[in-house]
Amino acid sequence: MVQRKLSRLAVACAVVSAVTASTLLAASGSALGHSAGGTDDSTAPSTLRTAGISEEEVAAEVDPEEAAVLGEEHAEEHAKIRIAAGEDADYPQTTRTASLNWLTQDQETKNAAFDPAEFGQFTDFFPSPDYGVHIAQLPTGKILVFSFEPVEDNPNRETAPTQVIGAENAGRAFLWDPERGTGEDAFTAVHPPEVNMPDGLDEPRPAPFFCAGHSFLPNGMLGVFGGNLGGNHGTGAMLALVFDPWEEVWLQQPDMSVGRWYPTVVTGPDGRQLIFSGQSERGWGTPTEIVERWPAKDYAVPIGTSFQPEEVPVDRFGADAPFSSDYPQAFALNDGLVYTLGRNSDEQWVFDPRAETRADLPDRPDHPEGRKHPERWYGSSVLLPNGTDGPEAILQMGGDPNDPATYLFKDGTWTVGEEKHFGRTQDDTLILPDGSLFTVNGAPDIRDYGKGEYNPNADQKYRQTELGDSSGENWELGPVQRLPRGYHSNAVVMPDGRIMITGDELQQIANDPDITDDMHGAIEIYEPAYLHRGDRPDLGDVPRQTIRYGRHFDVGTSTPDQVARAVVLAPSTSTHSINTSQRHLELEITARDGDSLELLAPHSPEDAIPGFYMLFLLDEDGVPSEAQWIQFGPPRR
Ligand SMILES: [Cu+2]
Repeated sequence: MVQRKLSRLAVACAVVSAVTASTLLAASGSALGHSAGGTDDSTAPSTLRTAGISEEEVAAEVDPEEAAVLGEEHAEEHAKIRIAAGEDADYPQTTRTASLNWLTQDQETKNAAFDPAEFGQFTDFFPSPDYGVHIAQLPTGKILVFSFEPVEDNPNRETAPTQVIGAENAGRAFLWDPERGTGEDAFTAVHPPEVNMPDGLDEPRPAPFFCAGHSFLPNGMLGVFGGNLGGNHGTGAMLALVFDPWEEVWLQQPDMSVGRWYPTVVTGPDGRQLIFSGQSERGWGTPTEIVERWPAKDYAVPIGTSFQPEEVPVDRFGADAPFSSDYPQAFALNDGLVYTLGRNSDEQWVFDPRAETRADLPDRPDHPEGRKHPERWYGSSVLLPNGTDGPEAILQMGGDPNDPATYLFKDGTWTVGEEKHFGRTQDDTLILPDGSLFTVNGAPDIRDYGKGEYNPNADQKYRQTELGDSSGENWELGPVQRLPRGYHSNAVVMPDGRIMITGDELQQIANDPDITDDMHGAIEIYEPAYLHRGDRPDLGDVPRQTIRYGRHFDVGTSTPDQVARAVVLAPSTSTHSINTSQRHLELEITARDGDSLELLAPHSPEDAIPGFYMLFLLDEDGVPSEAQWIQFGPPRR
């Protein structure tokens, strides 16, 4: 639905006058002057389109409450103005179309220089019904995207209902099934349950779980914590939800003890999730230091795929985490400890999930001269691949547009690593099946694309990807993505080896080919170089039951001679450059017998967090098969 939620009853007249003023200002010319990529928008309309609006459009837009107070005719006039404002004058379709056309052309020109066999290639670009502020590659092969019901489709203003208290502050979710291709039919709505938020209004709405934190559970379900209560520039919701990918339903759990807006969630070797930080129910500027755990200690960890948690609460973890900023990075390393890298360089801690304690880590050495606050914005970090062992090092990258350095945390110390080509925030870095790294998305700041806040005319350099090796070194600039994608952008590795990229509501609506339909999001696909290097190995049957740590297991392949490596990659679930789930391990090939390979499972739940993994077979050049899903368990007790 196009958002025309500008008026509500008593304030209707005042709001409409404000809209009229802004539309007239826009219609006078100057407010329409900018568009992405420096294109001239000479086709912007100079007058409001009130004449051609159909009776049906008006009837659909009339607010019954408003009509009851103002009379039908007056309410219809308001409706017409809102339609005209929403569709034309505020941010006209012509601007969106011209901008997308320019980006399409520009991408083609810039990427002509990149050989797909060396740098990969951007391929499909298609509409999505969701912005993909949150994303999860599910073990069913489908991809979950979720965000909020927008209150605005003008990219010069806040689209999210962050400041809205009441029913319009709502969440939404969709599944994309890549097997069904693209187009509306490839997506299914899986909206969150209706909830009544503690705002005193008694207005049920789909749970406003956007800007929550999430990670996978051992049974492939996704635990999602926090969200938005509305107002105070980001007020934490206490929501606790689990998405069951097998039945495709949300399972609401009892609330947490605190609200969390922008929390981080990470799953440990015991299969339990630790929930850190997030702005509390008191609003922005009040990040909670309370650490919570789900499931609570006395409740079972979900292992079987048919186990649907019901009324499973969080409990309070034994140590606190007094982060002064939200969305810290958090990872479980192969020593069984959970490392949290705060956005402030002096808030680096390690937690022991069993002893329930916290210890200090050294400050991150990022203090560029002249910086007032040694704080990074949202930027990517990954667990570096470590052969057949679980990860023992974290590479922290983005988060500062003025700092291209990488920071390696290993053995309790920090080292300043190799520089990338430029600094960026809001980036996403993925580990590819061959162990190499891929950075996509980015912007100079949160809502600033380089030309000012809420100005979608972006600095185009952030569209360029970067490719690194598995040690986090040797970064090379790669091809250019279609849209600039900054705040709320995301990417995942799909089981077929392709990369799905989405997110950033402002850029998606600024470049929407049809703002009147229900598909305001956009998905772009990138094919890494390994998909342009000839035949892929084949992976056939894999065990359907849980594979125990340290055990041997057999898989089938019709191309045994082509198989040089076997790797597992944990699926990504991410938001705001936080991706605590992805993890890459090599598996030893212990025997070969015709079309059958014997593989050795990872040693422990500390090496490979219990849950579902994509298993790929690779040839000598790193060309992967399509993945099959396998599950490792049981969790550490
Ligand atoms: Cu957000």
